[in-house]
Amino acid sequence: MVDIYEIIELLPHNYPFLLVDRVLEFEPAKRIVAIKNVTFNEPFFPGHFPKKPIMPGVLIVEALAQAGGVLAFKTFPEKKGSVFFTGIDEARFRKPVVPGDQLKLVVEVIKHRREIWLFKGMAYVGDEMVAEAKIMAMLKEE
Ligand code: BDE
Repeated sequence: MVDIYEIIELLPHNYPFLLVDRVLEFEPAKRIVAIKNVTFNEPFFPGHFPKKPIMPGVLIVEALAQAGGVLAFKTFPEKKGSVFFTGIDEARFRKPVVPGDQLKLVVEVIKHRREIWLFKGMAYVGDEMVAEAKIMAMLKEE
């Protein structure tokens, strides 16, 4: 398990943009399962939308990308640097994500070669997949 205190050391993000709360499972260079608890008190809900709080799909993709970042950083704990989000393909938003949902972020490595990583991300609420995307990222060492 990776708790929030370790996540804030691994990722550069902060409020209101850190979208990973906890890591449940981690296999280096292979797979990560993380959670994001979604509450009515999210900063985006007043605007998206005033009478219909729905988590923006782009932020579900962001949460998947951040989980991928944790996977990459924890795979190479000795390397210091940043993960840059460089691309997205085949994104789909299948069901609305609303206050009270717990997002399960499953990210698998399709391939990584040198500094380029290609991830398949799937977001679940319960047993249902609510969003998916292929995400590209580049690790830049300092
Ligand atoms: C469905 C699949 C994936 N992501 C979102 C949906 C969805 O139901 N979006 N709904 C948005 C929506 C926005 C407003 Br403003 C509104 O008044 C209503 Br009735 C909506 O369903």
